[in-house]
Amino acid sequence: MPQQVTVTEHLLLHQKRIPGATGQFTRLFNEIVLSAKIINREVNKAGLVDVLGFTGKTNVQGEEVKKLDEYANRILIHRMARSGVLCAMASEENADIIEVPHGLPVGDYICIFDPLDGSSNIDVNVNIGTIFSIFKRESPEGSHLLSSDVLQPGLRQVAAGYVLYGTSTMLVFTTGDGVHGFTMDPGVGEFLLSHPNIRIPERGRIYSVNEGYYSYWDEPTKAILEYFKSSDNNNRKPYSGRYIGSLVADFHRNLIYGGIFMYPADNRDPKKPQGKLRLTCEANPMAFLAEQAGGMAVDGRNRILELEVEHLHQRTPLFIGSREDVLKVREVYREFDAKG
Ligand code: AFP
Repeated sequence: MPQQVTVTEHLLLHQKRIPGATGQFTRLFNEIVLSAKIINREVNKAGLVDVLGFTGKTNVQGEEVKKLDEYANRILIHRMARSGVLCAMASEENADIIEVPHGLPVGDYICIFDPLDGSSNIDVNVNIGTIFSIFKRESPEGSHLLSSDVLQPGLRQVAAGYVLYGTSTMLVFTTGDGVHGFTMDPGVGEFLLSHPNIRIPERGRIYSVNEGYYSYWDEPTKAILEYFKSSDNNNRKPYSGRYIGSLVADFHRNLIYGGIFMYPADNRDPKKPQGKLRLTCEANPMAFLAEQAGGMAVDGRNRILELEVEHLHQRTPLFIGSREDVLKVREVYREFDAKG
């Protein structure tokens, strides 16, 4: 019989190896796991009960809020606020930092999350995901929390991951010690270790981008796309195009098969000159995972994890995936910059 390691067992084992570990992180992680199971249950029932469609509200991003988005957000906030180890949270769905309600115990951790990413896919039964990013506060415990505690660069993440609600439900995360994937066994109700130490292939065969926006891109991005589609690239044949439109699902496929996901800047909407994806709750956690799996993530020119975070809902272009493919992106940007 294969060894069946649960997420909690994995974390406890890991924790034992860290001198001075207090178990706070494991406590927080257990709440994320439980939230994921609850959200998964609702996602699985979608279509049978009244959870599809819109709430009629608009979120801070100006997007219409889906009922499941709101549900997932509520579950995560409720559960994590009671973990006793967080001092603040931030969600893609909330304009401001979410404080732990008065009277509940607090700790040093901060969790930033996108409760249900790819939610425009919910109503048609396409994969969606929850993304999370965890930091430790930098200001002293017990003092007033600073906005700089929440707006730390991605490099300072202590953990990041996602839950993919797909063919099967998976939890993939890193605590800075490689990337590990756990698959939900519905019979047992636990996430079991199925993909230890995931490594992304050095060079991929897949490019993922919303090519419908081609005419809105800058010249380097257009040149990058031509490179991946040409038979004159390092693979000597065109890459396959695959685009689901759910970051978690597109990223996960490329993580396993190798490839590059791109959401470049575009000039469709003057209010969003940096593209659509958010730095804190999408690009940073995915970049941490990509790097821990041996891949890379840049905004074209700069490493995502080094970008300064100026505000919670900041957007960034994102090129992420296999190392050689992302290096190619940077090379093309440098060539264009050198030409002036
Ligand atoms: P939704 O949550 O509104 O579906 O947005 C999902 C997302 O942020 C990300 O998961 C996708 O990669 C990206 O948007 C897709 O955006 P386009 O529809 O513009 O290609």
